[in-house]
Amino acid sequence: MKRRNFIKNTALYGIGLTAVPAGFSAILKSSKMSFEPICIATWRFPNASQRAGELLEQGASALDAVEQGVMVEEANVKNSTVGKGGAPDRDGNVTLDACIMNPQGDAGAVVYLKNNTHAVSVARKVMEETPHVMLAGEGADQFAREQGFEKEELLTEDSKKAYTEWLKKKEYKPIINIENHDTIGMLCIDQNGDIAGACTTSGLSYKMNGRVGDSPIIGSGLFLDNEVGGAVATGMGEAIMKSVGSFLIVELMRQGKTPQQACEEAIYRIIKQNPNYKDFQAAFIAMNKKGEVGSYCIQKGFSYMKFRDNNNENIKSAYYLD
Ligand code: SD4
Repeated sequence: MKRRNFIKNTALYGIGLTAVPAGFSAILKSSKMSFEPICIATWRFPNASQRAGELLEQGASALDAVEQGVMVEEANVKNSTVGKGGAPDRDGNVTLDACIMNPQGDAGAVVYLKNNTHAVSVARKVMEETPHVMLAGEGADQFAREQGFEKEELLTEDSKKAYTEWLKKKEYKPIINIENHDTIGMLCIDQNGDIAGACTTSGLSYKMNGRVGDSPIIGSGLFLDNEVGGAVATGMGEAIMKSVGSFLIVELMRQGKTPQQACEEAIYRIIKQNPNYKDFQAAFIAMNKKGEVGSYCIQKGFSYMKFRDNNNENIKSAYYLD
């Protein structure tokens, strides 16, 4: 079906629906109606949103699109905060955190995963092939081997060099928007109007061995409800976890807030909880079932990608601190 023939997502809500009731979803599914697909993703990763967006245009599911989209950055060795080439912890271990959610609300996550570039794909296998939601460390690695993922070295020449340099001073100081903030979180709506999300990261550079951030924590780094919308986070995981920000945003959207209003409220909570909020970045992006998008963060400098109607753009986020 051609896009011009699509019934635009917004039109479906013109009659005042803020969430699609189960019965209405069933009618939509059984009819030939189709939604205009959308992908949004944290930071400026045009190749990732392009990949996901093109897949959606071809009719892929939101779940496949978010997985394939974030995999682009996991494989990008120039990105020092996701997948292969991600900065190690202070003991030299590269450990990845990732999670994924499907429109049914199922979730899979891995934490402290070594030796696998595509943490998001291992997380998807956890969701689909195990009775669990999250696997950690050695067990996650063992499970990845059992699922046929080959063992890989994640430390690259460049990340080793940067780590060797860091060891000279061993100074642990997250740099706002730069050194520690390039996690990719992605939300997609497919042609059925279903939402899926994924989040993947190597976490904070030179973190303590064993540290896990918000990115793989369902409700913190990612949350979605297919009746309402979804949210993903990036930035200082410790602050995001304390506020369970992504869950909060989805619940606020359920109560009628726009994605923008909900993201702002979640950032205000973080500011209230953390007197040192000027020293770190935290950012959220969100999307509701209408395809409306919002974003808010503490510091200037955060942006996100939006792919819609073959247009892949980078959008500067509104922020709290002037
Ligand atoms: C973490 N939230 O591990 C991640 C870091 C991040 O962009 O978002 N970097 O705390």
